[in-house]
Amino acid sequence: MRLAAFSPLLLPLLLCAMSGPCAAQQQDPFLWLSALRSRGYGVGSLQADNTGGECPEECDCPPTFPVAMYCDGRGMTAVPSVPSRMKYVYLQHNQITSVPDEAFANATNLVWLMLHENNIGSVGKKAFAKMQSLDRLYLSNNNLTKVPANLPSSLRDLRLDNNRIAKVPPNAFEGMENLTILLLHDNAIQEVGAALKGLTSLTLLDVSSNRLKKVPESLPDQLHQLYLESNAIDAIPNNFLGHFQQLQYVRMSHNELTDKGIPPNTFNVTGLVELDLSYNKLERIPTVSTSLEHLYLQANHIKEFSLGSFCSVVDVMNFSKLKVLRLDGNEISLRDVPTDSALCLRMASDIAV
Ligand SMILES: *[C@@H]1O[C@H](CO)[C@@H](O)[C@H](O)[C@H]1NC(C)=O
Ligand SMILES: *[C@@H]1O[C@H](CO)[C@@H](O)[C@H](O)[C@H]1NC(C)=O
Ligand SMILES: *[C@@H]1O[C@H](CO)[C@@H](O)[C@H](O)[C@H]1NC(C)=O
Ligand SMILES: *[C@@H]1O[C@H](CO)[C@@H](O)[C@H](O)[C@H]1NC(C)=O
Ligand SMILES: CC(=O)N[C@H]1CO[C@H](CO)[C@@H](O)[C@@H]1O
Repeated sequence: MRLAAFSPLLLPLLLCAMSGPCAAQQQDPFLWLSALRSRGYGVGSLQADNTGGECPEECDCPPTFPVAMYCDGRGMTAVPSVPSRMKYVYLQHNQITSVPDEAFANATNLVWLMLHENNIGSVGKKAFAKMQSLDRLYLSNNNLTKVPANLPSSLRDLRLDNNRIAKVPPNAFEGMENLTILLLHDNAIQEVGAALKGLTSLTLLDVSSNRLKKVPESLPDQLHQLYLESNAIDAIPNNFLGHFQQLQYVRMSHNELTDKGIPPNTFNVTGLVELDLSYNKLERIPTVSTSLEHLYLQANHIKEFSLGSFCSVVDVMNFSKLKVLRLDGNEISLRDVPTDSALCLRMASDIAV
């Protein structure tokens, strides 16, 4: 028997049956309910709990943490009324289909708003507009076809992945100077345009699994992680990675990249730690920086092992920091790896050919 399988109604009755003197409780089978209530679990519509705050009947508002409201996984089809004291609201994993303009009318103090794993297809133009302190907004795994309008500029973490977003308006992220994480992966985006231009704090951008034909223009300078895999990118503009100061991880696997589409020295930028170019159409190993530690090139059409791609000079001070190199699924074999590679690739512990 698994205890988790008991419904909340069965459980107190069972405990009662096991613990002996239950006669009084058997006369009042709902006694456990008032016990739950006094612990702050709201039952009944928007009633006051013993901390003096209100809580919608479908949700839990723990008295020990009166600014949080837990409404996740309750089969809700609409946004409940959110009291103005709330800062952290959990509405994920329900069947909410829309967020009307007034849904959060009183909830102007929200800091975290979790709306992922619903079925939200429409969002009112003013739905989030008044939340001046909103820090995290999770809308992943919904049915959105566009980026909601008038998102608060205070956002630091915005998740819009796994929707059906096709268009990103140029002003979608306007003024979000503190936005650090932006997830747009698994949508139907064809172009990002200059929408990311003003995001001066952005460190993680994930636009993988979309329909991009080219890399987004005007990417923010502070990026650490740039994920563009599973798109239809066939070329990279000149000096694409030249202006980044912090970029460490670049993933562009499962695209249409060819040698012709990659200008020389595109990936010879210091600071880069991981570069994933697997599942493309490359015939040569691109020139990479000696700082690179992980290079994924499996499943391309690479025909030769060019040591010069890793080291232009080899001596005591000059060698590649590469630890992992994957070249399997190409048109070369171990015999094509020159014997003097060991000097240049002296850190490599894992080379797959
Ligand atoms: C906002 O607060 C007012 C006044 O308490 C109330 O009448 C209204 O129903 C609330 N709206 C929502 C959407 O919670
Ligand atoms: C998503 O929205 C479309 C209309 O835009 C609707 O036809 C479709 O049924 C919705 N998907 C789900 C899973 O509800
Ligand atoms: C960004 O963060 C700083 C420091 O917390 C804050 O002063 C500023 O108002 C924030 N910017 C926006 C647009 O919210
Ligand atoms: C990479 O760029 C540096 C200068 O930043 C240059 O010295 C080096 O020769 C280049 N590497 C290769 C393999 O061309
Ligand atoms: C081509 C290259 O990377 N040369 C470097 C070799 O190491 C010396 C000493 O660190 C550097 O000054 C060179 O730039």
